[in-house]
Formats: sequence, C-alpha cells, structure tokens
Amino acid sequence: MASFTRAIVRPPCVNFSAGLTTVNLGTPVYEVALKQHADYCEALRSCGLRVTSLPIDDRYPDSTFVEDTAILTKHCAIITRPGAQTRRGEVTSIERELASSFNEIRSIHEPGRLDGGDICKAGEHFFIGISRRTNEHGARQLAGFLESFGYTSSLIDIRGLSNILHLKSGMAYLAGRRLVVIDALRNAKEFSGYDLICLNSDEEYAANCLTLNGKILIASGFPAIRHDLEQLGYPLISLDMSEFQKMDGGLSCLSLRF
Ligand code: CIR
Repeated sequence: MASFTRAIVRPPCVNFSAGLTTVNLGTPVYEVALKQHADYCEALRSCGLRVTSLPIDDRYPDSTFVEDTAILTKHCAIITRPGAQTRRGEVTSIERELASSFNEIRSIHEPGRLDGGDICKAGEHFFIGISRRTNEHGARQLAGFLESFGYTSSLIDIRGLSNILHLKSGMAYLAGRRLVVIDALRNAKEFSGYDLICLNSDEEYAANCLTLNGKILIASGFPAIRHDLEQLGYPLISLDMSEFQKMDGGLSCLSLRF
C-alpha cells in the first residue's frame, strides 16, 4: 500500500469565484469554501499526513487547486505547465516549496501543457489524460521523465468527453488493480485488466475520490458509490465539496500528496 506522509495545500483566495469553471452550479460562497477546505485538511491529517498550508495567493483565483501544478513520485517532482494561461504562474511558489523535499525536479516545457488533474498514478503505472488542458507534447514529456525514473505510463485521449475537465474528473485509482470510472471511460482499452467500479450517471462527480493510506475520501451526497465502496470494505471519509464542485474542482485537486 502506498504510504503518504505529507500533503501540500493552499486555502482558496477571496476571489476564488473568479476562477475558471465549465459548470453552471452558481457562485461559490467564500466562507463555506474556507470551512470545507479546513475540513479537507483535517481529513488528510486523520489519514496520517502532515499538512503544509501555503499562503493564500490572491493573484491566482484557481490557486487552491494545487494538484494541477506538479506530479510527485517517490523519486522525483515534475513541475507542470498548466493548460490554462491564467494558471501558469501558480507553479513558481510550488516549485520553491518542493525544492526542500525533492532532489530531482523536472519541468514540462513549451509547447507542452499539462495539468496534474490529468495524471492518475496507479501503483508504478501512470495514466496520462490528453484533454483540453494537457496536450500531447506535455503528455509525452511527462511519460519520458517518468520512464527515466522507472515508471510506466499510458496516454488516454479524453478530448471527446465533454463532461469532464481532467482525466481524474472521471476516474480514480483505489488499490491493487481497482479503479473507479465514469461510464464513458469503462471501455477504455488502457483499463483492460483492471477491476472497474462504475458510477451511476447521476453520481459522476464522485469519481474524483482519493485513496490515502488505506482510507478513501469521497464527496458527500453520492449514496450509490458510497454503498459500493463500503461493501468492498473500504473505510470512507465523506466530505462536503459543494463550493469546489462549482469551480470544477474535486477532492484530489486540493492537495499534492507524497
Ligand atoms: C480550473 O478550471 O483549472 C479550476 N477551476 C479547477 C481545477 C480542478 N483541478 C483538478 O481537477 N485537478
């Protein structure tokens, strides 16, 4: 079982609602987002992680979604080049923070674009989504870095799926050979040989769950997937994510784990 000891987070900034979104769920309420973020940090702690909270950064409305800025492995950190122009500058302070914990740091370079939300680590293998944010250059640069550190990867083109922003908006790795997936991804050839738990069409947001040291964080309000995971014996921590969902964010997006 992967063992995570640390997480990096950044609370949402006051202009959080000015960030990017593709969903039409209303404007997030800042105070509620702060409370949900604090609960999220507490859940990380309850999974045994030490949480480093970076200062709020008002320059970048989406800067609470730190996952998009780096890919972390046991051996290296890869700083991304976020697909959205408005988010490019977010990586600077993340790289500075990671420099104290990682000896090996690589970066995605132009013309590569890559968001961490498109990268799903499944044991020693990485699924890399090619999306509206992550292009093929970025995906191939990342695959090359990962290969040099002994990891395998496969690319999954999700550009035809209008309902998900990132690969991990539609899937998550649990443990062993088990994945949670939305219906549109259940026949992806990259997932053959995996045991798939498929989400109901009205619970797709819950695909972005997060396995940490044997527990699973899931978004609250999705009873069918909750039931399925409970039946499989996973200890669950459910968290209200309503304000982040309004901005296209999920549980994995709010932290960098290592
Ligand atoms: C964005 O559109 O970039 C943010 N509003 C949401 C990013 C979510 N990040 C993630 O799924 N890893």
